Amino acid sequence: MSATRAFPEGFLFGAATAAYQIEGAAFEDGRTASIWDAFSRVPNAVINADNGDVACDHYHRYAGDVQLMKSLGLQTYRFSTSWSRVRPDGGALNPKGVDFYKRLVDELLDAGILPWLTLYHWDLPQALQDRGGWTVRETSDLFTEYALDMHDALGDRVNVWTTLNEPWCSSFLSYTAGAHAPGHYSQAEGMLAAHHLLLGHGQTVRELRARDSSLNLGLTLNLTVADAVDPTNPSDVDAARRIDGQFNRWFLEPVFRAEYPADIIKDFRDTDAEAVSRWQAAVQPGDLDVISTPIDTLGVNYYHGEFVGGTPPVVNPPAGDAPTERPISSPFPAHQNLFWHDRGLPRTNMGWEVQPEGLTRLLVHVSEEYSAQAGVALYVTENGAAYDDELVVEDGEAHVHDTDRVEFVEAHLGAVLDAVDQGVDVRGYFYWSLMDNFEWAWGYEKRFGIIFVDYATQERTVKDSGLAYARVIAERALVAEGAVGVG
Ligand code: GBH
Repeated sequence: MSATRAFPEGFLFGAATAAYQIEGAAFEDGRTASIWDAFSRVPNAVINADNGDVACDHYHRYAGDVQLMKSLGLQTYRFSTSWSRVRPDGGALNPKGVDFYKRLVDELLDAGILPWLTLYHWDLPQALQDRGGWTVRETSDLFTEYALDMHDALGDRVNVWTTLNEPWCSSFLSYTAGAHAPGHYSQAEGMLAAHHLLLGHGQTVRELRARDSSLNLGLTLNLTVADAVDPTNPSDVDAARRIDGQFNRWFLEPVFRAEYPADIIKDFRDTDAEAVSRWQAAVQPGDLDVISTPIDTLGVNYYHGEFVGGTPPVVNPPAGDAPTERPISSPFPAHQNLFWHDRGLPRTNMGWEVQPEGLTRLLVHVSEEYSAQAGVALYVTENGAAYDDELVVEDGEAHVHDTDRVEFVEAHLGAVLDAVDQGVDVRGYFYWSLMDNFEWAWGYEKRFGIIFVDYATQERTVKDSGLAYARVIAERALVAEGAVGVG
């Protein structure tokens, strides 16, 4: 059988990265510390005490990296800009910092690659954290100022603007679980951070729209599909409800419906009433109107599903997110009687389930419940896997035979096509990540790239998955067994 499945006309193929994970040059040309520069120096916060000082040295190697993107046939590249490079300490504009992004964007445009710019991928200037970070309202306003600076510099060349990447991570995982910078352990702070992130998103969309109505504006959320272990068992169903509520609805509902989900507010009050009071005082009249300012595009980041129940599994499934010796709390304030079970799916090197079919269900669900009626287009802005990659030299040539990742990418692209077949308006896919990079609390231990990075030499090698992805892009189709591997 050689059934070929074509992608719709106009469907965009890309790859994604983030500033702190690849740029390096952490203190060059006026850049000052972000919360990740600080957090990576906290004892035991990051595996091997790794940090982003050098990372992939992309700040100096961006031109070569863009040529690699071009050689793969990428149509678009999703990257983020570093706030503390552009506005050191969150203050006045640093022209040298802005110039880097001008050079990068020019290089992309010369290569015929559409720049997809994300303004915030977790690297808040440390000076702003010292004033309360995302728990204070001022940060939302400063974020919008920074966004407008970026638009002044790049508005003539960049059309697609994503305000935030995964606000769940920069709020609950960072201020409640303590797993990410700034590493705090407070339900109230997580709730306040989520609100101020969303507020910063909404007011930035408003301001950018007012300046230029032709911009494509949106945000990216980490969304998931939560399945109850036993759909007939109320405590399992309730576990799934709370995962869906805290990961998905806490962000989707304010953006699309101008309200926070009542059931989760109640759960949060049950765990910490004082936190909810503080949060309620921070949510000012009009905020939800701002947060629900219409967007054009919703970015969906999907890595794995959740299989949860209200009672513990017999054997604990591999841990998802506890890499370090420094303690980590639950990122879910409502985590009583919430347990992850194993349903026998294969897992990546992160311990995450490989569940492509979850991506189809997620896209259909988000489309039906939220995006279609709002006229919002969906893009898969991240999807990818870490595996134990090995660089081998054969006939004097470097290779990485990452068969698992080839299968992962093809399976998830197939899942996207399944959603298209069900009528979902999904217009593109970005693999995470273009290259191996600083995987946050996991340091350089986990490799997600379709390009291998040898950190000692900064040499790049396109993995087999990169070659396979390039073939899909060239064909604009998934070609079934037998035909793949011809090129
Ligand atoms: C993305 O986030 C990031 O945007 C990117 O920077 C990062 O490099 C990439 O993924 C790979 O990690 O239930 O507590 O075990 C990942 C989104 C959402 C994935 C939460 C892990 C489970 C957390 N994450 N999920 S937990």
